Amino acid sequence: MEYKILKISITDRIACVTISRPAVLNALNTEFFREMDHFLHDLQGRDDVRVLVITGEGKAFVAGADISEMSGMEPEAAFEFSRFGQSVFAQLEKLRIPVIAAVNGYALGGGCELAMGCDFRIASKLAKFGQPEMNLGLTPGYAGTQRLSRIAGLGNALYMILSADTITADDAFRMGLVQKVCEPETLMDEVMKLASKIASNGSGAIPAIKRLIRDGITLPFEDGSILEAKAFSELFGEPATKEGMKAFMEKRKPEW
Ligand code: CO8
Repeated sequence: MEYKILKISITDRIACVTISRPAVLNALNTEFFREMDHFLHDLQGRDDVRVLVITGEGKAFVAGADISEMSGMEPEAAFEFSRFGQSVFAQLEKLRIPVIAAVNGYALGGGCELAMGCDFRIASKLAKFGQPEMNLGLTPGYAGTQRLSRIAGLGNALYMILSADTITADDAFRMGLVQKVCEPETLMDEVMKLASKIASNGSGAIPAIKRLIRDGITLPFEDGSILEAKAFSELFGEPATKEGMKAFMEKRKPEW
């Protein structure tokens, strides 16, 4: 597929996707979702990529769903647009590898929802977060009402969505929506440094950790703990885990 909106680079086992529609602050249209859907399917079949980074070109991460495309929709088309977007963001959660949102600027509406579909968020000090759909007479449509309360708590989700306020990266950090705030000029360096650290671990621990935390949050504690014990013990049968422990004993770095 020829990508028109996504700029994709893959180096040192890290895939970086830059959403590029800067003239409309990277607003998400159907073409974006088609491309992302295709790319994520492609990524599932690859074992040479260990981390995915998503960012935006220009002054926005993503300023929301494309309002000009949405404005002409009737309920049926809006439902399809919403479900398609939800399924693409759900694929980010289901990927075996960690997905990092490098939030460089506005992350509003669908942009905040995209960032929340990623495993965690690192933001520039200049980033702004918000769910302003209410101002358009809408609710969030890419599972923002479901993810925000799970990530940042019930009160913060109700506050952000019912106020439609735009909040700073520091406020987003305080509410747990963002995990780290960086100077704008160091954002990508810091994200890539962290991505490299994760990508350097070639053991099965990384996908296991993602799956355990992602699946575990919807399970009763004991059921999640059993899953953890299974995954933990299965890793003892893997050469990479044996190498990890052997390397520690031999005071050297593991060879993965
Ligand atoms: N959709 C389409 N175009 C957009 C969007 C958008 N979400 N955001 C910005 N643009 C366009 C502007 O229209 C403008 O275009 P033009 O130059 O042709 O006039 C260009 O981008 C630059 O924007 P501004 O001039 O407005 O830039 P400012 O720096 O002055 O303002 C803001 C930046 C504050 C981010 C402002 O652009 C803004 O408020 N944007 C809209 C934010 C918003 O409401 N987002 C939520 C959208 S709704 C949504 O995401 C629902 C998701 C679920 C959908 C479910 C499917 C049914």
